[in-house]
Amino acid sequence: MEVSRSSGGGIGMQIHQFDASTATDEDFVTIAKTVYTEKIVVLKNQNLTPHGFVELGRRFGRPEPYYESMYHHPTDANIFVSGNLQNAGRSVGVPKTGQFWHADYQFMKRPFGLTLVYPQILPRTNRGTYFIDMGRAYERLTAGRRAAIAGTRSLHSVRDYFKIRPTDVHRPIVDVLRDIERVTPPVSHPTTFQHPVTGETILYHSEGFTFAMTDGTGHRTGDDLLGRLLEETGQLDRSFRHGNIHLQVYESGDLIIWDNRSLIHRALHNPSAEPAVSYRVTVHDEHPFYSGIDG
Ligand code: 7UC
Ligand code: FE
Repeated sequence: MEVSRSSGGGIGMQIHQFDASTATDEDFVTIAKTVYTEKIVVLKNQNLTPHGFVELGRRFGRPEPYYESMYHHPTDANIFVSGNLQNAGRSVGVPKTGQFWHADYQFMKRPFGLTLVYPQILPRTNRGTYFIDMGRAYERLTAGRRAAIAGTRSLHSVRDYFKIRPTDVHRPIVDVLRDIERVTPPVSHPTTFQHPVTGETILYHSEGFTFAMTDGTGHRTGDDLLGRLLEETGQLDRSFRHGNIHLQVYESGDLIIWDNRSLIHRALHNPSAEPAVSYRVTVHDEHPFYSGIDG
């Protein structure tokens, strides 16, 4: 196993000569530590079956299948499929997922610590994901802004990006909306928390899922604090040139593991009908998402 810094001046490390079938427990500890400190690790030249990918995920924590079954891989529900292929007239997975700034499962009570993504079919162009390290973004806020968000909480919901399911066709939209609120009611998380491994302060906030903020007394914050944070962290920059934004470009055989506490991400999708398929496994690691989350 050879660990080196990924080229291009962005964030993250790459690992060559990693073979899941011979890797030691120590190797997995090294990889996990590297994900927490460097935020992105790319295992190069991987050749895994769907089952092998899930087993690799298990070495980092407990996989949780996505709550909506239309995303599930046909042979293993632990795999979330993003893709535009049809199999016998039925689509496999869901096309154009995650094309908005978010952290995975941020709208749930217990988000995942780690996300693993393993592209299966890469288009010729637009092969990648944008990332923002929200620990670094927090550090770059003004002292005044950091003081303004201290002690606040942020409310998150999937409602703006929930995708219509095959079974929703011909249903009244109000019934679909009621389902979303019943199954995934808004959740509240602290706007900032300490990363349980690195101790960094993480700004847990995204354009896709965060819809409101409350102060220490439970009242909505004023001054468009939410919008200002989105602006200052780079999430409203549609040129994607903001200094906080990192574009991770994928090569065939890459398996990407990232820290889903620290990073928010936004998928890059090809507007053409070119085939594209990516597998994802998300795991709960051994650390609480943040201290006090269950209490
Ligand atoms: O289809 C999608 O973009 C899925 C998104 C709403 N949720 C991904 C997640 O893990 O939070
Ligand atoms: Fe995502």
